[in-house]
Amino acid sequence: MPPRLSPSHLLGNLETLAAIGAIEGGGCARLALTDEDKVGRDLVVGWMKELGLSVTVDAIGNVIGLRAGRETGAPIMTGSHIDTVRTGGRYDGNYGVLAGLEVVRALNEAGIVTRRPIAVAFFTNEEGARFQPDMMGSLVYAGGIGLNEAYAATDKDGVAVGDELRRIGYLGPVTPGALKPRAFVELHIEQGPILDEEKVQIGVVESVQGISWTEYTVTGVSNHAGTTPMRLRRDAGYLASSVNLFARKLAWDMGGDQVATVGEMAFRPNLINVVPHRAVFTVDLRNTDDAQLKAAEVEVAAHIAEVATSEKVEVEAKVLARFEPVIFDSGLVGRVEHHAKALGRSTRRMPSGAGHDAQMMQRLCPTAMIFVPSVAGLSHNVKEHTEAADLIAGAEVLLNLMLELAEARGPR
Ligand code: HGY
Ligand code: MN
Ligand code: MN
Repeated sequence: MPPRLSPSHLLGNLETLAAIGAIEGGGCARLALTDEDKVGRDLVVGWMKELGLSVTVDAIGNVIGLRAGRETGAPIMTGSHIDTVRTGGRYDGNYGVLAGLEVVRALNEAGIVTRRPIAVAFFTNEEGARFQPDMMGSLVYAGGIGLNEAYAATDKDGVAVGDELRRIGYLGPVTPGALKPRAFVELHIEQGPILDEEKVQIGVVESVQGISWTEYTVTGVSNHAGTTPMRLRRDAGYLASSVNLFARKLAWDMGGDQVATVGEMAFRPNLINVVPHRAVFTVDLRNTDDAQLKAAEVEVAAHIAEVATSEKVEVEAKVLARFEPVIFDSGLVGRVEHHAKALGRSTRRMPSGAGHDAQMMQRLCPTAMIFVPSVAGLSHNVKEHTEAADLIAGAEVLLNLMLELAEARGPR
């Protein structure tokens, strides 16, 4: 019998997982390697075992559930992440992992054993909200950074990745990337407004835009807000604030896909009547075109240098993440489109504005992504929402594509 997805099962699991780290407004907060992340991990690992998957944990905490095929060899892998940002929704990452498990459940129920093994993964710290860079687990998996570099990354309290992995019991024995997939498909919500505005059901993702994350530490001189004339100020907070205004105007002026965000900003001593002597802030620049992204980086750096001189403050820059745009495997992208259309879904080809584990997996094997609409394009927001019918439609495309890939002839 053909495998059939169970909407109630998938939607139910999404609700159950969303209850872990649930926050006001309907979202969930499970920052990477926190206690909440551990509880979420343990829940999903339990589901993997219930489905008969053999579960491995690697040395950066990536978890893979493997379903044997009729033959051995490289698996067809799907998956995403289950860590969230602090204002996380219930679908970002979680949906792709749980839809992958629903594909396995449907195959189990139908008694289907595919030619090739199938794997469902969740990768560590995709969000990069607590530890940078983002997509950390899949980056290590793809050989982009070494384990020691990842272990040494610290959060704002100086807590390190390696210690947190050990503390939550997810510093596993397996070498990251030891299991090289034959192909990787990630199902994800769009997190932007395009599909929802255009009323298109399935996004056929061709690429992921470039991303540039930098943290700046500005050192000025604290001084009295009332007695210090403007001409004598060395205001660290002023530089930080000016970059926010500059970067936003730059993105508007550049147009196209350029976006700029100053998401973090902290002043010291952060008091109403003291000119701040220290400011730490971040700049997130993205563009589908790497030359444009580089141009934006140059403009921002030039602005910072100019204001540092005029304000007589010191600036230290730390690159937190820098990934060039990634183009997905055109053949696999075509198969996403084929299966979506075969299911009668409207489709459109598009880039991804958000970073994803898939952009790292493309370094290892043919990779593609399937998007479903985000209502009003909201994400990284507790109101993140995707209609149930769209969630199921995306999972059906995933199921049919995974089946095709897992039965495909050709070398193992
Ligand atoms: O920042 C991103 O694009 C992703 O959510 N890590
Ligand atoms: Mn995500
Ligand atoms: Mn995200």
